[in-house]
Amino acid sequence: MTPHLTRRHLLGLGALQTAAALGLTRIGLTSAAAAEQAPTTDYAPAVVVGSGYGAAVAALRLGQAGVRTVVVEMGRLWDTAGADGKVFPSTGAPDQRSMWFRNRTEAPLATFLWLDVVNRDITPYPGVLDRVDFGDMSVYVGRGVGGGSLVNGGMAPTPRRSYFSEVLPEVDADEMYGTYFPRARQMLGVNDIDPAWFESTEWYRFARISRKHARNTGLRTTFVPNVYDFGYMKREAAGQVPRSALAGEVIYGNNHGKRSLDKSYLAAALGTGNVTVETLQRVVAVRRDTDGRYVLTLRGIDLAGRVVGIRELACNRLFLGAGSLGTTEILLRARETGALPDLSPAVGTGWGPNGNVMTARANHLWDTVGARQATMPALGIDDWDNAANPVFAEIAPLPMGIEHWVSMYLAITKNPERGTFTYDPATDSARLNWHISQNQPAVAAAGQLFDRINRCNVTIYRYDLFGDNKPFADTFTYHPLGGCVLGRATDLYGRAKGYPGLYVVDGSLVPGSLGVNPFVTITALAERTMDRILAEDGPADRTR
Ligand code: FAE
Repeated sequence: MTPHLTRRHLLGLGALQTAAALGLTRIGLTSAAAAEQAPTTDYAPAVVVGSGYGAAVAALRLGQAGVRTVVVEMGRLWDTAGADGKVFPSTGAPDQRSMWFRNRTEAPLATFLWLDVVNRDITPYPGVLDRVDFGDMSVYVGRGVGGGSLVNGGMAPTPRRSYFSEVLPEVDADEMYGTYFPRARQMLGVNDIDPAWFESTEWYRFARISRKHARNTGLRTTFVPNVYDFGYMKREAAGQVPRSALAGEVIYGNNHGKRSLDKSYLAAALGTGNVTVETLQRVVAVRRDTDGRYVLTLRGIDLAGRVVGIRELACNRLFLGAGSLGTTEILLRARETGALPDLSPAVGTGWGPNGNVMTARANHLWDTVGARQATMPALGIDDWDNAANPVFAEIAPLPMGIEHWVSMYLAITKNPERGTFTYDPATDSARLNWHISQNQPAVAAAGQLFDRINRCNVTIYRYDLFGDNKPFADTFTYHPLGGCVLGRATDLYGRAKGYPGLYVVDGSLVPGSLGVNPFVTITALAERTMDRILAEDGPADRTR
C-alpha cells in the first residue's frame, strides 16, 4: 500500500530538506531559516516529546486540528548527506553516525567465528542507534527525527486478534481491526513482497532455506509485510536505482527505500503549518505551574554533545512519545521528585522485552544461504497457535557479503515475566529491574522450537555470534514495551491518571508483550487516542 502523498506531505518534506541542508535545529513550514531565527518560544498550546511512532501520530493529528504544536526530539535530523554523499553509514562500515555518543559500535551480533570483526571504533556523536544498558538487559532504540523508524527492520505485522484481546482486553478490538489498524497501515505505507519475486531472487535465498527447514519440521511460515518499498527493492536488484536494503543498510539507517516517519506522518505534520520540530533537545524534567500548564525543562546539545542551553517550555497539552524507556523515565522522575506527585503508582511497572530472543543455526554445506541478502526480513515461522509453546520467529538476514551457511532468527515468545523501573536520584535516571533469569521462559520457548528444527534437519546451533558461546541472545531487545500501561498508569486512552492534559502515546502503553513486532500497533493505538482526545478534551489553547 503506497501512502498517499498529499500537497501537505510534499510541503513538509521540503521543510525537512531545507532544514537539513542548512543544518537547522528548528524545523517548520514558515521558511525554515525564519523558523530557526524566530525567538525561542517558551509556550505552545501543545508539546509532543519524541518523534517516533506515537509522537508522529500525535503531531499530525494536532496539526490537522489547527493546534500549534512543538515537537521536541533529543536526536538530530537525518536528512543531509555526509562527506561520503550518504545520510547513513552501512552496517558493514559504521562511522560516528551509527551510534549515540559511543567510542565503539555495539552491534547486536558481537562476533563472527568468535572474532571481533563486527564492531568499529567511532567518534562520539549523536548517532542514530542507541543501546541503553541496564545490567542484564540492553535495549536498542532509534535516536533522531523519526525515532525507531530510522533504524528498524520495517516489519509491519498486525497482531493476532485473539492475542491482542488477551493483552489489552479493555480495548475495543472491532474498532482497532476495523478502523485503526487499517488506518495505521495505510499511513505508514505498509506493503507486501511480490511472492513470485521472493521465490526467484537470490536476495531472499536465506529465507527460502529457513522456510525449507521449517517445513521439514511441519511448521508454517508466513510473509511479513514491511514499510520498505518492495518495488524499490526490485529495482535495486535490477541495478536501476541506488542500493540500500541490498547494500547492507538497516540498523544504522537506510539511505533509500524505507518509508520512515520523516517521509510519512512527520512530513504530513509539518505540512499542516502548525507543527514545528526542535532537534537535539532532551526533556529532562516536567512540572505543573499554578495555571495548570505543564512546564518542560529542555537541555539542548550540539553535535559534540556539549550542553548549549537549558530552557523551559510551557504547554496546556503534553503528549509523551519518548518511547517505552523515555516516557517512563520522564514520568517516574516527575513522580519520585515530587514534581507530579499524584501520578499513578503503576508508572514504572509492566515492562517487557516482547519475549525477544535471537538465535542462529549452522546449515549443511549444500544448504547455502547466499552471499547476497536483503536486510529487510520478509518471512516468519508462525507457531503462535501452538498453545503449549507459542513462538513467532522472523527469519533474519545476516548480510556479510560471503556465504556463511548461517540461518538467523529473531524469536518473539510469550514470556510472562515483567520488569519494573525505579528512580535513581544519584544519576537522576530510571533503572530497570530485570534479572537474566527472567528471560529463561523466552529462551526455553525458542529452544523448544529450534531444537525441533535442528533435530528434523540434523543441524546445530551457532555458538560464535552472541558472545560467551551462547546459542541464544537473551540480554537485549529491540521491542521495549510498557512502563506506563494503558488502563493502569493511564486511562484507556492514554490520559495520565491525576493530570488532565497529560497524555502517553507510545510503546510504553503496551503491557510488555504483543506476539509480533510492535510499531503498527503503537501507531494504531495512537490514532485511537488522538481521535478520542481531540473529540472529547476541548481546545488545547484555553489559557492563551
Ligand atoms: P520510539 O520510536 O522509540 O521514539 C521515541 C523517540 O523519543 C526517539 O526518537 C528518542 O530519541 C526520543 N526521546 C527519548 N527520550 C527523550 C527525551 N527525554 N527528550 C526528547 N526526546 C526523547 O518510540 N518494530 C517493528 O514493528 N518492526 C521491526 O522490524 C522492528 N525492528 C527493529 C529493529 C531495531 C534495530 C530496533 C532498535 C527496533 C525495531 N523495532 C521494530 C521496534 C520499533 O522501532 C519500536 O517499537 C518503535 O520505534 C517504538 O515506537 P515509540 O513511538 O514507542
